[in-house]
Amino acid sequence: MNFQKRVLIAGTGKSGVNAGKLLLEKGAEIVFYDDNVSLDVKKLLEQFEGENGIRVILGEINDKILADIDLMVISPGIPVDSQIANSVRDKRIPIWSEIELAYQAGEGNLAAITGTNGKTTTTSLVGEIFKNYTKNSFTVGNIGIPYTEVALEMDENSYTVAEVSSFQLETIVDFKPHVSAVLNITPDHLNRHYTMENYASVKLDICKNQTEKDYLILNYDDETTRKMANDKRVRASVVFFSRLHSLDEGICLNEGTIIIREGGKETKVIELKDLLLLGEHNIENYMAGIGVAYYMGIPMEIIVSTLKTFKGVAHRIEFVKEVNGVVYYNDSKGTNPDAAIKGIQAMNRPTVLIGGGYDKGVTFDDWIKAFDGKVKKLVLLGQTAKMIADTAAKYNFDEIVFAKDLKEAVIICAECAKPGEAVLLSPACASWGMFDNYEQRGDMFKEYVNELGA
Ligand code: UMA
Repeated sequence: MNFQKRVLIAGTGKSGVNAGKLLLEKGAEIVFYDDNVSLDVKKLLEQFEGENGIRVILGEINDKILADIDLMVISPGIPVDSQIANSVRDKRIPIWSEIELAYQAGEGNLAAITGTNGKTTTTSLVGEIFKNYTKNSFTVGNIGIPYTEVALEMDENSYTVAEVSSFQLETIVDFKPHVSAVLNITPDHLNRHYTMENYASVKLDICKNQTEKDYLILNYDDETTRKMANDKRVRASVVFFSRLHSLDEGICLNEGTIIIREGGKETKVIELKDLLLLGEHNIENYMAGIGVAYYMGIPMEIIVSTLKTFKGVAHRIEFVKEVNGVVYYNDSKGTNPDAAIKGIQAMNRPTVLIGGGYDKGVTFDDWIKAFDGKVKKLVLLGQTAKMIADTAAKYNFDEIVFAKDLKEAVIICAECAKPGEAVLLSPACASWGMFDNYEQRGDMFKEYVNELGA
């Protein structure tokens, strides 16, 4: 691939900046474009110290500039029917997604994961498996590390897993993972893709360049992804996973054990009881991750040992530690009642729950109703503590203790919870006022739990 081109980079966020660095390294000339007319150009260019003559165009682009452009690399946040994309397309200038650029520049073995929910958890599981297999591995994409940031560090032996969004898939050209996965499809991003059909179709483009030598992992329990197997774009071998059905071929459950059935052979992978992440949605994430890693050729013992220790994505129902027979989970990302309900649903034992925080003006009725006999005590803190207690009283829940801060809350929980029970931080409120952000709140929770001892 010859990169000695004049490239227009649309978007100056993480994707644009890293695409720019990669292109400069490869000897291209770059021009930035951004819709944001009040963009701090000086700050942008500071990231390219020592590079002279990078042009930055804001708001509108004219034909004279486009006449000199060979290629546009588009950031995921910019719609393909935006003015800039339309102008570029009118001039018959090719448009590449940022992940296409990284794919063209990078090397090695590639897996890619998409879907509406669970893709970050599944990608980070596969990333951990790869890391335990080889130091020469990368976890990239929508998860937060632009693929272009590390593409030039890759070689033919690298193992890369990319979380890819529908936004990134819209403008791929040759992007071809050896193993791809579509986890599920539920309504999302319809303001960009307009219909569910378009949205699902863009997601399935993940496999459009795959051949018979490649694999496509699909969720059998989701009607949309199940039907994808019949799409004419699918040339890869389809491998289904299912939490709900026993499959003759594919990844499924047998008496509480995840198994792979393949050509009449059955491989036991792991018992559910040996996994740390809770919730049915996580069984699906595990199955998909196992499928991706297995068909990427990672030895089963590395897959299994990683599965046993994988703690999930930080702050999302993240397993922290077991202390005196009590398991502690950090769901600091449960910053609203809806998200926090998922935290409670994931618990499979009596739970002491820490809630409360910044008042965003929401009501807590649905959250309290979701306690469903599982929450044995609620430890409240922050601005919303009193309001939550009043709501709980409406539903006759009065097992409530107030704590002055998170440290005291953790100590109260440790005193209340018995062996075999869980302590869950899933506050249903934002962290502001007491913490900078939910990450800081979660990190402090983990610190206090670690101080409890072995
Ligand atoms: N911009 C325009 N015009 C537009 C939209 C944006 O000029 O119409 C400009 C903005 O002014 C800004 C730049 O584009 O300067 C931002 O680009 P971007 O929105 O593509 O954001 P990046 O910082 O490059 O981050 C992107 C992903 N963002 C989006 O898809 C919106 C990040 O996913 C991803 O982690 C990152 O690349 C690295 O790969 C975030 C996300 O919200 C987490 N993803 C969506 C999701 O998960 O649901 C898809």
